[in-house]
Parts: sequence; structure tokens; C-alpha cells
Amino acid sequence: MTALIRLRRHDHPQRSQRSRVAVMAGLGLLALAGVPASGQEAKLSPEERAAICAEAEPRLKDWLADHPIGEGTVAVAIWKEVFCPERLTVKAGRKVVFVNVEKRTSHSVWFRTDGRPESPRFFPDETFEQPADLAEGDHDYVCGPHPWMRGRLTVEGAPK
Ligand SMILES: [Cu+2]
Repeated sequence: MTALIRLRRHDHPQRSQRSRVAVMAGLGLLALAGVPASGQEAKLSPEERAAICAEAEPRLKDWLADHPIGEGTVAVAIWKEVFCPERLTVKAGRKVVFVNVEKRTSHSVWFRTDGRPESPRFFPDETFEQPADLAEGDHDYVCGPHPWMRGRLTVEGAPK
């Protein structure tokens, strides 16, 4: 999808017709593949995401009060199908704990482009711990059941 959008944005005006066709074909393929073309991703503005993450903050704080995590472990909250924060930078060797602070929805964390297996689904109040044993650089992840949920973990100070 990103590639298609990029194609469209950088296309020359005289080629816009062709790019429109490419976008249409892409959307058709997405529909065939069963990927929700109008998932929450399409509906949420950056402001709405920020508002959701602002709501997630006290929920995460409450959770952490009952479940202390070690120094150097960084928490990412999941609330209303958004990873909060969606982008996080950690030093190599740190752990990232994903905390589901939803009321009833289960999620997974999947560093798919790194060839990692999908995490088990975890329910409200449950967590998934990701050791930051990834190479230095950006690592995108998604939620398996809700592929419009995306996040990026940037690891610093690891071998490339
Ligand atoms: Cu999910």
C-alpha cells in the first residue's frame, strides 16, 4: 500500500492515468487478499491516534503499578487497536514489553519483515516481551489479527 501511495505521489502528471489504474488494481488485489481496505488505519487521523494514546497512558500507569517491570524495560501499551507509542527507540539489549490495556480485544506482535514468528495472542492485562535482540536499525511490526495496527521499534547500538 505504501509503495502504491509513493508511486502515485511521485508520478508525473502525464502518467497519472496509468498510476490511477495501478492504484485501482492494487486495491482490487487487497480486496481479493481479504485485507480490509477500510481498516481503522484509514479512519484514524494523527490527532485521533494521539488522543487514543493519551487515554492509554493512565491505563498503562495503573497496570505498571501492579506489575512492576525491570529498569531498562520499556513498555508499549495497546489500546483501541493502536500501539502507544507507535515508534520507539531502545538501546540494544533492552526489553520491550507490550501491555494489552484493552477491555476485551486480544492482539499479537509480529516482527514479520524480520522473519520472526508471530507472538501468541495476548488478552487484556496480558503482555508480550520482545527482547531487543534485533539488529541496529528500524524494525516494523504489525498485529496479526489486525494488520492495520503497526509499530516501529528502532534499536540503537547493536551490530547492523
Ligand atoms: Cu491487534
